[in-house]
Amino acid sequence: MNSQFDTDLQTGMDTVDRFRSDVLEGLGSNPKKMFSKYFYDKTGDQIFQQIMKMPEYYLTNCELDIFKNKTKELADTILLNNTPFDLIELGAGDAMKSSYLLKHLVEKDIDFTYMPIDISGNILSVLNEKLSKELPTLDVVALEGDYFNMLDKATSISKRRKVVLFLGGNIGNMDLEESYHFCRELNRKLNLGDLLLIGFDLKKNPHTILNAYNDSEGITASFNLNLLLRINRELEADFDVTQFQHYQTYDPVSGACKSYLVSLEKQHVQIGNNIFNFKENELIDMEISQKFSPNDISKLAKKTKFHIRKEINDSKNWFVDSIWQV
Ligand code: AVJ
Repeated sequence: MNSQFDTDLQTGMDTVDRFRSDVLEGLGSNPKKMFSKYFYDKTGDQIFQQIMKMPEYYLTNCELDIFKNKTKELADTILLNNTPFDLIELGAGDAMKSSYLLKHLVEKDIDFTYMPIDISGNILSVLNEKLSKELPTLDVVALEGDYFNMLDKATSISKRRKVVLFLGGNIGNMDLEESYHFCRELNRKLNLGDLLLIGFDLKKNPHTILNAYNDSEGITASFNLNLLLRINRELEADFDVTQFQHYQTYDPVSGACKSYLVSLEKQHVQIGNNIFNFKENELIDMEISQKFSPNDISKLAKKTKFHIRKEINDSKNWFVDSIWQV
């Protein structure tokens, strides 16, 4: 497999050092926070697979509906005037949705390289194995690491027009300010004519949204708590996960769906040589899953200098894949 390891070029930090420094920084802030990109270790990947199978978690099925049933529409938009391209996927995971597009393109005998980028090396090896079985002729270069570090690597490898996929509502894991910054940065890194396909989870009945992140079986809770366990495992910490409780909120006005862990008692946690004190009911801000209105989306595209070429919705109109051009 063609996977490359993420090292921070500026600081020379390796993956564990970067994880440690992000965790210490997050717990040192007020309010305390975590970076949700660290949810995805091997156990986190497995819990996320379980989340995607929950009846409440509609996002995956909605976008799957688009990729399964509107493949040709997607492909035709991406193919543009048949100018050669490479396909880069940010946060590819197991490529459950994009594999329908990949299959379609392979069957049409289109020559392109697929470059999945993911923070989880574990899921990339799962993906690589799956693709070599299902689409053996597909040219794959898997890149393990952060979006922008690996996007730089991908653009240095690819000499063709770029088509970037950013699916699953992954953009929702940024607050609005971050997503504006992210899209601007992406626009800077891409060239005239390149395409960006972003999946947005749309604002809808607030109960539907809240339920997707507040399942009765506690799978989402364990997804959050697993990050504390990962910190215990990898950073020699002593979080007592029985003393933290998952709490989910959704604000239908702003579209912010947020998860927190609540400290159930006054307690302290040791991470290496660092001690963090928690008051009773103190929160850790764990993750945001931002929801968008169609107007929020066109504003984001416009302000970050993209042109919307096409929007493809699922049959319920709960989710949209919006295709933007530089
Ligand atoms: C993978 C970022 C799209 O925010 O909906 C699912 C992650 N968190 N349940 C999302 C997640 C809790 C998911 N994304």
